[in-house]
Amino acid sequence: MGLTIYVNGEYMDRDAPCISIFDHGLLYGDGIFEGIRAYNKRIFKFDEHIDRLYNSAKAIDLVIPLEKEKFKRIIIDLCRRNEIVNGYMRPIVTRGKGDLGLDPRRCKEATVAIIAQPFDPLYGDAYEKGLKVVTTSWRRNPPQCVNPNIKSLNYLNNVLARIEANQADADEALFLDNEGYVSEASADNFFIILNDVVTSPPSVTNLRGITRDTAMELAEQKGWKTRKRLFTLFDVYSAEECFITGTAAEIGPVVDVDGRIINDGKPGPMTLELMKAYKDLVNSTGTPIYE
Ligand code: PXG
Repeated sequence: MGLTIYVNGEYMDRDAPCISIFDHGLLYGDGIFEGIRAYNKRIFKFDEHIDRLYNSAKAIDLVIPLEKEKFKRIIIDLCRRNEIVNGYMRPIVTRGKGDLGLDPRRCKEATVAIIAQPFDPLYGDAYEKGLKVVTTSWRRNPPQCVNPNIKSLNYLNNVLARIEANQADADEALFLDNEGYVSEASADNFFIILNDVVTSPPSVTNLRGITRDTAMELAEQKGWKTRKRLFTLFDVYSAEECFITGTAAEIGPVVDVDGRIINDGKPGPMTLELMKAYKDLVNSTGTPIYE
């Protein structure tokens, strides 16, 4: 059975022509999106993702033409149509079809498109070996520009960073902010464990990751100290452990940053414990798709 997608009230085949070439999402990256996972027939942190989608829309003054509850029903319905057990859902809302001028008033109604497809862990065997990360020469766009808290369709900054990671044969790229502090990875948040404190940068210059919040909560439940504070590459290179968090990547141990081997070069024991706790949590909580 082919994949079914949702576009503006209709369900159609994944290859159906469905979005206008005059859509401002395509012409100007004028829109927002979310990345959501389903595990074991349940949608993980569904409300948190939907809230972030609506907050991103609000930040760019885009009205989503659906109530939150209705939006959630459509995602669940699409999951059912695609018989999702473990999946990745991608709601996308753009300014809609306009013309070649960038004035958003030319777009009469937002475009709502949703993908729901089967999905397995992103990094394969890298979870056992650990990930290699390089610092990109691109800086994370500061909040004075497109705010990195907005999950917008403007991911070129991130794509450029990923190209550098690919050229260095690395798994992920690490952004610094404009001041030179560590910000986040191209599609994941970044953590260090230093002096036993689970530490991540403040979210002013990076996406407020839902997986990051979950990792912080899991660490606190274990009685570990957690902290959000600015730190530099010096702290990264000398950290006891490093890891990334993201909806797609989950919790991924980092063992090499810019050719500096982190500690003994193996995924750290606290990171491994968090990975296990995260796995247990995603497999035992969430909004049921089929009830
Ligand atoms: N930072 C950025 C820039 C992201 O895009 C995260 C952090 C992690 O946030 P969550 O809430 O997911 O823990 C993200 C989100 C992909 C992919 O295909 C991943 C994301 C976004 C788009 C695509 O790997 N991660």
